[in-house]
Amino acid sequence: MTQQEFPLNLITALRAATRVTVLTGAGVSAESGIPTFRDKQTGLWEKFGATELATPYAFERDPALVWGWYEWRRGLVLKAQPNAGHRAIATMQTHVPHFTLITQNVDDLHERAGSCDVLHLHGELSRPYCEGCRRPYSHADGILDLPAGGALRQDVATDEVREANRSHASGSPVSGECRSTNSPTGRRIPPPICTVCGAKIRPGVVWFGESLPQVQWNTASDAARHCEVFLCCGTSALVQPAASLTQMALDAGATAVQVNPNPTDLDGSVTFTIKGPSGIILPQIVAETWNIPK
Ligand code: BJW
Repeated sequence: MTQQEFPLNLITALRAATRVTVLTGAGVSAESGIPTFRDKQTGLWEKFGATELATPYAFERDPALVWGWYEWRRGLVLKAQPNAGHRAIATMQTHVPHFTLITQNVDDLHERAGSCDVLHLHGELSRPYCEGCRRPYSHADGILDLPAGGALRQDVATDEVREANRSHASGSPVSGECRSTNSPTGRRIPPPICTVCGAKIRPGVVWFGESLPQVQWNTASDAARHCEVFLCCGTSALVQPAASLTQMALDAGATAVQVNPNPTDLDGSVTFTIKGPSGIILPQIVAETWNIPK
């Protein structure tokens, strides 16, 4: 893609702004090889049922299926690298006095690109916790994989998983090695068990029907209401309450900019829509706004 012409008013607004808030969604990590949820053909919900995997009910009904799926996704993230879009957002933070980065993403690619104080509205893959006593649980380095030969039955796996927990607790990976896996299918891994209360460890993400973390949500909605420029990147803006942040910013008088290659419900309401992938568009916006040589 060649250099885009950006509306002058957008560049002027960004240059003048002392308060900028950025909201990101799965599209920002797409160019790092992390699948989005709702994109046709490549989105996670094209292949997997959201209600079978991303609800508290799903975890209650089939914990091994859900934990295995999240371990597969955690493996993808561990192998991925931040892309130019993540890096552009981190650069933006160094130019703006009051900058807030809000993400719906559960990966850590913003942090690895250099962003700090990221508000994770939907939790983080790397922060599982006990569903009973809510103590945080530390993953061993790498990904706990199944032995060669395929799926484990949950009853057969119990001792092995308890052994895995003991190894995790002592900081050493299972069998001296944690391997990553490529296949999300047929991969059932019973979740670890909390060594303190005996309840299941659950993925550290926010499922449908669950509340967002209160402090992050309050900080995010404050930042939306008090910014001069609100940048919404790589989200379909279909999931509430995160999707309402753009309108909050507009209602408070901000210039709202959307970066997305595809149409969204925000097209009619934002001040500017810039069509294209965030890994291309964001570096161009940052370079033009702060005169950074390419
Ligand atoms: C590119 C690109 C490139 C591609 N560059 N762009 C009000 C009205 C209606 C419903 C509700 C409501 N309030 C609450 C609800 C219910 C529900 C909800 O919103 N449902 C709707 C789907 C209808 N919300 C909730 O349940 C939330 N909780 C809540 O509100 O609590 C209060 C409450 C409790 C009980 C009852 C009622 C209220 C919690 C939502 C949690 C969402 N969780 C997930 C899973 C997280 C864990 C995991 O990762 O598995 O979060 S769902 C999934 O969607 C994930 C994402 O963060 C989230 C948003 O997706 P995102 O990021 O927008 O991705 P996509 O795939 O949708 O879009 C990607 C975009 O990128 C596309 O536009 C592409 O074009 C673009 N793109 N390549 C830039 N290179």
